[in-house]
Amino acid sequence: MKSIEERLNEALEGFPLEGTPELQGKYGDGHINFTYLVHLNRGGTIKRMILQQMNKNIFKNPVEVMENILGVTSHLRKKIVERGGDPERETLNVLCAKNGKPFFIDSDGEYWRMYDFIEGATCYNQVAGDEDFYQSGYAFGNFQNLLADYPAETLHETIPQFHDTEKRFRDFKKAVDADVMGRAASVQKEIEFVLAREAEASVLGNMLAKGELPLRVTHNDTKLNNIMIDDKTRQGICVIDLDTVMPGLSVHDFGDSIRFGASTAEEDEVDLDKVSCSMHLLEVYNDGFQKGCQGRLTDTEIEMLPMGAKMMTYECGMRFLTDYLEGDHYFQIHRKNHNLDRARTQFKLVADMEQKWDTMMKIVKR
Ligand code: ADP
Ligand code: GN1
Ligand code: MG
Repeated sequence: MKSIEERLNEALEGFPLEGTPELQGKYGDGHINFTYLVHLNRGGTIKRMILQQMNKNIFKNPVEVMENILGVTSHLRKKIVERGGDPERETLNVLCAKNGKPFFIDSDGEYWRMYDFIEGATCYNQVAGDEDFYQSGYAFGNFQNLLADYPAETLHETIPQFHDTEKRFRDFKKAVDADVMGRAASVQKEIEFVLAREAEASVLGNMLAKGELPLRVTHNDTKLNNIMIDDKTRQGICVIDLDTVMPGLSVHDFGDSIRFGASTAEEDEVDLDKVSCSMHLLEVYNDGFQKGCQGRLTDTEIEMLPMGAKMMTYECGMRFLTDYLEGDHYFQIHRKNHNLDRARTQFKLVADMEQKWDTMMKIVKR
């Protein structure tokens, strides 16, 4: 079996690199892909690149993922240039492999891709200040806005039924019933929490089916560490992690940002006393997001923004708990019970949102 170094070197060989590649190790806090930082040494000056092994267990068709990403980034690039922006920093730039394709397949059949590193900007796991969160809301709202005229029918569904909360609920119940790791008995409280909210899992999907909520091109993974904040201007300069750009609901994009960014603690905090949903941060993000959407949201979408937040948090908690029950095969974990800890913060947030529901409704309608 090849060592990780051998595999990484084989991957690097697959790309037409200007300069001598120097691997810097694993990079970032994503839960899905395997991300590495590479320096290209050009006679002493360093050009930074991101190298990623795509997660084939999760993205069953990496070719389609890359087709989506090329389509979306070229659409964005055109608009960025029209507005006098900098396309090198304001969208992802894919480096094609020597074979001319936007990915390289290694001898084990694994898919690798490379992006230019977005310089002078940072991804955060927790908000550093109100302005940053406002700017991330603006950027995600604007992202949806820029893709409003994207031909949605050309997008592949990279993960089927990704935010179909009812389906996630069914998967969860199957995991509880199968209990392959024998862990269910020790998490009865968490299981009960999920089961008690079954009725809500279908609310947003039903509204979509009835045409009460529009299908839009959405990002579907709008957590704070999927946006790069410019170190100088503090603007949300670039939306990254475009693997799940698909037709979806605007309220889900809003909601996933609240789930992660409006929490007073990190996603895997073990001290649940530290975890709550900040109404102040909700208000800040809501202002940025609605401004970024530039009036495109319908009254019903605005009305359902809090439900989007609650359902994304509920669904994510359910997904973490499902993965814990199934033996942690989906989300990358870095310690024992990591997925359980993550699930618990999500359920704490859901319960907190339920307490603060009237305030949440008032904030989004303001
Ligand atoms: P995952 O799907 O695993 O979350 P991401 O594409 O979000 O993978 O990448 C993981 C992390 O790597 C990001 O949160 C970010 O910190 C960093 N990253 C990814 N792409 C870039 C880039 N082009 N420039 C700088 N940092 C990047
Ligand atoms: C994953 O890829 P990443 O780490 O940005 C996951 C999201 C979850 C999130 C929870 C493709 O996001 O759906 O909400 O973890 N992405 C995928 O932190 O499943
Ligand atoms: Mg990510």
